[in-house]
Amino acid sequence: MPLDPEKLSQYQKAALKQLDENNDPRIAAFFKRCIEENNPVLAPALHTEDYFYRAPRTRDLVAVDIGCIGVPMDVSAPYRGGAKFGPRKIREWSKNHGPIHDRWNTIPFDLCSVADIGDVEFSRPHDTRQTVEDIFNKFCELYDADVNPLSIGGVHTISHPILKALGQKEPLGLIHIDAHADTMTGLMQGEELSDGAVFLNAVLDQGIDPERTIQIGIRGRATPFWQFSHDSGMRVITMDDFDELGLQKVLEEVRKIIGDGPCYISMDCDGIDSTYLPGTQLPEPFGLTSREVRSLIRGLRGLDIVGADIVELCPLVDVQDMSSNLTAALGFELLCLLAESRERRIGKSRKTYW
Ligand SMILES: [Mn+2]
Repeated sequence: MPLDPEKLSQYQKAALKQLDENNDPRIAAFFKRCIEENNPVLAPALHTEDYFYRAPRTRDLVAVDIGCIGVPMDVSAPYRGGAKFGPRKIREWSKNHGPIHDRWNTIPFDLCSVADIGDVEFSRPHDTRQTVEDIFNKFCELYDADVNPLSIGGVHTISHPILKALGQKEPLGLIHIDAHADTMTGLMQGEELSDGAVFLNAVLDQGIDPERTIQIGIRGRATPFWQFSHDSGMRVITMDDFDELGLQKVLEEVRKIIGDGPCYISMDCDGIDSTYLPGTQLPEPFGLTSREVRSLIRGLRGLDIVGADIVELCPLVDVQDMSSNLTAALGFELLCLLAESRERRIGKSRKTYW
């Protein structure tokens, strides 16, 4: 039986629609301005260089609301190296994600001025203490310029100086997704500053409030080393807890603990099961699936998120870039949350111009 001629003519009409006639007026308006401004979002031929999520590149912080920044620190983690290549891989793969959120139709570039603000420069990249200092100084600059950062590591050690800078007036709440709680006391490989003690150091430097901290996905043989999490009042949701509670109950816990105050999201790639994300410094089995972690991040929508990071991606031990691709996809989720939070906090939007 042939198609109903009336329906067929509807389909023919729909097939002739242009990009800027999208049924969602937000998408229609965005496509329209992309065409008018001849910006590179809809023109792959103009993407001859890799910038985070197609954002324009600038170092002028005055013009920036959300700064995507690489933090290629590659010392102070105990196992596999190469985290310094994380930012360049995420820049490469982030072109495959966004610019429009596929569930909410959020367009971060219409809410905020988003930019790729380059990488943190390290004066002595093999010196842990100096590198932490360089990161702290850079993020103080971002804090003073009222830029909300999406940071791409680098090893997890970077989160400590970032939180110390962003929490300088008021310690932040923290949603921490990781296999490891990273609150180890004592020295790790002779160092106080390491990716195994990053949140202990962040508490002692008043970057985070441990009673407004929730750690999700914790598991593995190092679990006995994280006593500080419990002693300081952090809420620790192990992977077993996550399985028993289920996502919705975990999200209720998050909201109860974080409340309305400012908070930060730190995602260690090894929070995700090593089957989905093998390319990380210290891979752990029995973790969150790719869809679980995405749902978890999406469930944080509405919190007052002032910054986020993704750390411990090691492209040198990745398989066909699958970890980089997944990480870049999750980074876009974080970018949308940051843009929505910022617009809500400021009470007005500022578009991104290329
Ligand atoms: Mn970690």
